[in-house]
Amino acid sequence: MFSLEFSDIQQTIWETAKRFAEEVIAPGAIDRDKSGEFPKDILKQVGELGFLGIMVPEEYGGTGLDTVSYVLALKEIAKADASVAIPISVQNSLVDWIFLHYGSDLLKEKYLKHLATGEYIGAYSLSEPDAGSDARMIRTRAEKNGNDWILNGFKNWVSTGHHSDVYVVFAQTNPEIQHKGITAFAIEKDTPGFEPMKKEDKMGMHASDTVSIALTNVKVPNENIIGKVGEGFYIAMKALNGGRIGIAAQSLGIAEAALERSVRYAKERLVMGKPLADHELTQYKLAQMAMKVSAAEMLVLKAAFLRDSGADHIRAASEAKLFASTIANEVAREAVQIHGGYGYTREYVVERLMRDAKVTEIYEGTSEIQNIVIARQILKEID
Ligand code: COS
Repeated sequence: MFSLEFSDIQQTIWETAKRFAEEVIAPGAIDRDKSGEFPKDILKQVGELGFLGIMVPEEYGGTGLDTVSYVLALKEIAKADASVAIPISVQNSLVDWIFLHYGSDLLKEKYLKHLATGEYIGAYSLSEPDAGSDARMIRTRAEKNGNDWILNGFKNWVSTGHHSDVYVVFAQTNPEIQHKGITAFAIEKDTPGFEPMKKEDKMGMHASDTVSIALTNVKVPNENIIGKVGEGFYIAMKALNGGRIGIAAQSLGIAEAALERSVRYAKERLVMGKPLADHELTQYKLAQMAMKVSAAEMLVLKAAFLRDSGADHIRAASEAKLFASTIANEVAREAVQIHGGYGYTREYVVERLMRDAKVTEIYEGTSEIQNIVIARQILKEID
């Protein structure tokens, strides 16, 4: 990434993340992809580095840095193992952010302080079997009962669903007013009736567990409402604006890894008496891949800078996510092609990059949704 305008601290975070990713995360990536083992010990160390509360102020136990530092760190982690980047992205972009901006003092004390240090892992639970892209259609119901709320329903696609301590769960409190009736709740693991179910058997991102959750008469105290009753949909969407920047950084990490592996392989592999890298067709492929990675870097950093400056960044976040996830898939696919038969084996990693890349076009808003968001923004912005 270009580093012209990075501050000393941003530079330090970037270098620390890069070293940690190369020394601690990368070595076990192939094994975790095969076994699906959750990187519990790695996350503990990530927490100790302050990377599970990067943008949380120090008064709540966080590192007190900005979005630019966050994307630099996340990109390096994703480059080593994109599935390890998932819980880090969810924690920073979604869960920490929601508690920081909408949590009461009590909830900040109860959860944010433990999330920011990495003592707790957090999950975000919006999607349901019949409400994915059309998030406003969620049917999980929360009904008031004295000082508590009783939740019933079914959630799916919850990242880190088996390993989280606290879940931000969105439920409908007043179906008549549709999305204006959605409310956010903080639910602790082991709450009776709150049951993370089967782990999905996915194409990629194997070290990240994705689960469904059944909620049967789950009693949640009123004090665990995040924000106001009826504010949940807006909280979910605003958090996803940051989340999409995180997924863009993750996609960029995958694309960079695919590019670098391709360049190294092309220099070593002899074809028709000369290195693959000396063949013009390969050079063309590498040039296209490099250009796409550079353009994605710009969009990721632009979105992060805008968010840090307090400017509206809905369009920039969606553009970064749409573009970076698209090129991550293109670059990873091309990397497999450059590696030929070897690229199709697990030994050369690029096939994992190709499998891992796919979901970046799906989660935290599909590419189709990002196009809708961008179009709506430009239709508003341009007279
Ligand atoms: N940032 C801030 N506010 C947003 C927002 C965003 N990105 N997107 C929507 N909103 C607000 C709108 O401004 C609108 O406010 P009002 O009630 O004041 O009018 C409200 O939310 C409803 O939005 P809208 O009318 O655009 O709703 P739609 O159902 O037409 O579309 C989309 C909303 C499709 C953009 C939204 O549902 C979406 O992003 N879906 C994808 C969900 C997703 O990413 N799921 C993945 C979860 S993680 S696996």
